[in-house]
Amino acid sequence: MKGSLMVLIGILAVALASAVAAAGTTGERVVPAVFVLGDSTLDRSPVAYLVLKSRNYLIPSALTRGVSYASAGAGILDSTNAGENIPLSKQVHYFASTKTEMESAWGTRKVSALLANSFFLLSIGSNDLFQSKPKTPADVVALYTNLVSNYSAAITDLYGMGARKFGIINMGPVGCVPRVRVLNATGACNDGMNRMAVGFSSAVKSGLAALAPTLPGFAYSLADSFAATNDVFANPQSLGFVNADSACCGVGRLGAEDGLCKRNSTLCADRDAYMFWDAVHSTQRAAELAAQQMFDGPFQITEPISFKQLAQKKY
Ligand SMILES: *[C@@H]1O[C@H](CO)[C@@H](O)[C@H](O)[C@H]1NC(C)=O
Ligand SMILES: *[C@@H]1O[C@H](CO)[C@@H](O)[C@H](O)[C@H]1NC(C)=O
Ligand SMILES: CC(=O)N[C@H]1CO[C@H](CO)[C@@H](O)[C@@H]1O
Repeated sequence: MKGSLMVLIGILAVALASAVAAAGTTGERVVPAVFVLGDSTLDRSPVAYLVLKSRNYLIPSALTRGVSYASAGAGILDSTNAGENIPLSKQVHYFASTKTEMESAWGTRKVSALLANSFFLLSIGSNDLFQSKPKTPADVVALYTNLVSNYSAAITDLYGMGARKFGIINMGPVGCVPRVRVLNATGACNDGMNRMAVGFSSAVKSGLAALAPTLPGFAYSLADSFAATNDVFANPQSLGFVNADSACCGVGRLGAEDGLCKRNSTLCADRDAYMFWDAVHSTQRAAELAAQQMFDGPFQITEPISFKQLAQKKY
């Protein structure tokens, strides 16, 4: 966590994985495995690369469920929170070495079929934005360009290694996380940060639209978590949330005065009624609702296809 800001709607990949698992009519899995790259919004499931590696269980997991390379505080740029996480470029590198080991176990043909049908889930970028502090509008444009070019390069590398199905979660309203709200006397969202999130997301959207036609067989679904989360902020009660601005686990005003959830933090009585678990990350229930939304609606927050349609593609 290391004091960095992460995407608001932390989609637990576990929620996606179970949604994927439940999608088949007879309960069979729709994708053979889920590979996850990104930041702390996604660093829970499947099991983390370093854990699997240290327990000598990397390849069994890679061949049957998938691997998470996501790392708290990570950015698209190597310089983001440098030394405190595994940046995207290194996550891609770890995937490459996983693939080599998978091939030794299973052979290239089977691994190639598995990877082409697997779901590659990505969510990253907010840590870069908040570390960068661009001063002029030109700096902002240069930052987006740089980020999107590096993001596209990582995606292209994964494609080059056989990945075909990319579920990409765009940036949520990071100006509305409790840690940011607490900086304002009235607890208001930071509009400047939210504008940055929207700008980045729209750059990613055009970047993907430009990239896709250059990579035969490349398929993607881009989730607009900004719009989806703002809808919830507008009417949290409609989804059973009684609190949409404070951390369930935290200290002081908005539960955001003393870092993230700690041993001596105050816990809310009903975490399912809160959107935020700690000062930055969503609760499990908020994440699960978001995952369902991305997977299959009912409201369309993905384009050009849903995560479900992407998962169901066959290669
Ligand atoms: C707090 O939020 C309000 C409403 O968005 C804004 O007008 C004000 O400038 C903010 N104050 C600070 C210190 O950012
Ligand atoms: C809570 O614990 C942390 C260490 O985990 C400490 O730094 C902090 O001062 C404590 N806060 C209170 C209010 O006791
Ligand atoms: C991971 C990373 O930071 N890669 C590259 C991002 O883009 C700049 C140039 O725009 C490169 O210098 C980095 O190596």
